[in-house]
This record gives sequence, structure tokens and C-alpha cells, in this order.
Amino acid sequence: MNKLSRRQIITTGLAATAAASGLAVAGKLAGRYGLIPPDSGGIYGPGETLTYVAQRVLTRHTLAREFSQSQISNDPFANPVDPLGEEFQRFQSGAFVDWRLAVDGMIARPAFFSVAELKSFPARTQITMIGCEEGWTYIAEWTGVPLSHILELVGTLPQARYVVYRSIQPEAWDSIDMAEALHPQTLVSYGMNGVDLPVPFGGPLRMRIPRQLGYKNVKYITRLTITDNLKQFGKGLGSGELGAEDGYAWYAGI
Ligand SMILES: Nc1nc2c(c(=O)[nH]1)N[C@H]1C(S)=C(S)[C@@H](COP(=O)(O)O)O[C@H]1N2
Ligand SMILES: [Mo]
Repeated sequence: MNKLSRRQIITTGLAATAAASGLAVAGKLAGRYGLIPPDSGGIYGPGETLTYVAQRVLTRHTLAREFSQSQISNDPFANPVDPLGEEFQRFQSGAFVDWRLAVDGMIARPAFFSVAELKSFPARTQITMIGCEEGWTYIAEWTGVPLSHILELVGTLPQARYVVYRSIQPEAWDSIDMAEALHPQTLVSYGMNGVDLPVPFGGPLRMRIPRQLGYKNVKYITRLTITDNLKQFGKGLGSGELGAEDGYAWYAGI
């Protein structure tokens, strides 16, 4: 018998198992990209590898491009929003001390976070581009808490599949799947270009999802709901009047 390397044995076994279970493509990809996880020989065997392959191959273009300080736009364009009501103005005149981000749904520990609390969590700062489907783009530096950190803090249950986020503007709500929610560049953002996120750009809190088009980046967020089903929100299309209910794609990956 030929001497097979450990990797060949694993990929051969994997291809056989994958074919038998209808997952031949994933098995072939595992071999082609050399995606053999260190624990592939463990108790979960090929199944573990297939999960890993599917995730790594599908999210191969994993990070949105990040830019340098010198590329930050001098004159970023804030897309005007409908007038912010009296309630918002009360929060604003109190310097947003009373603003809360509620987190509920399929989690172990429902929470209400103030902006100050969010600022006390591990932060990420990244210089990325935002673009509206209507044409304009700008580059800015955003600071915020990775959404993954919040999801971990509140004890997100394993069945969870989506994060729905809502704004003080009721028509402005949207949702993302867990892959996007756990992505390291997905932030609940409170800072822009070194200062508190200005109101025209969504302050005090905005979703910042650099791998998705502008409209997924909802401003003035007040609530995150973790769920396994989007049917119960609005018309069941996964986003409100800025998105799917107005004919835009729910998945706006770029
Ligand atoms: N609450 C709220 N969020 C919103 C919007 C809005 O009207 N209200 N517009 C969206 C759209 S269509 C785009 S393109 C981006 C624009 O972001 P910008 O103002 O930073 O350019 O914000 C998104 N977030
Ligand atoms: Mo937009």
C-alpha cells in the first residue's frame, strides 16, 4: 500500500463520507483549499471538517477593506433622515445619558446598555467605506463595540439565527444573520473620526456593517432582538421601509 500522508487520508476519507452524505462538493473543497482543522480526527470526524470548510470557503473574502488615515474623506455626506421627533430631542438635550440599547429575544440575560456602558466594553476602531445604493460613498473611521461581544455578554442561545435591530425611527429596522452578526467588523458604533458619533451620522448609536450596503447601517438604534425567525417582524421580510419592504434586497453584501 502506498504511504499516504495524514492529510491525504483525511481528505480521502472526507470525500468518501461527503459523497455518501451528499456533501461531495464540500469534501472536494476541503481538499482543494487544504482546510483540514486540527481536530478533524476527533470524535466529530468529517462532520466537523465540513462545517469548517463551509464557513471558511463561504466567508473567504472575509474582511471589508480597511483604509489608512490619509484616505478618510474630508467631507463625508450624511444622508438626510426624516425629522427626528421630540423624544429624540429630549435624549439629545440630555447628552444621550438616558439613551438605552435594549437587548432581548433568544438570550439568557436580557439587558439595557447605556452609551457609557457600551464605551466601557472592548472597542474596535476601523477605517472603512460606506456606500448608498444611490451612489455616494465616503470613508471614515468608526469606533464601537463588536456586536459579537454584546451577543456573548447576553448569552445568545445556540438556536439563534438572526439579529433584528430597531431604531428610534420605527420605519428604520433591519436584520442580519449570525455570520454577519458575529463578524469582527460588525459594530454597534458610537464614535466617528475620533469624536462621539454625530447625530446626522446616526449618533448616539448606529449599526456599522461594512460588508453591507448603506441602508443596512441603521442609525439611532434602540433595540436588538435575537431570534430564529424573521416572520414575526413587520411584513416578515427581514427589514423595514428602508430595506426589503421598499423592494431592496435583505442581503446587501458588498
Ligand atoms: N434610522 C435611519 N437609519 C438610516 C437611514 C435612515 O433614513 N434612518 N438611512 C439609511 C441609508 S438609505 C443609508 S445609505 C445610510 C447613509 O449613511 P450616511 O448618512 O452615514 O451616509 O444610512 C442608513 N441608515
Ligand atoms: Mo441609502
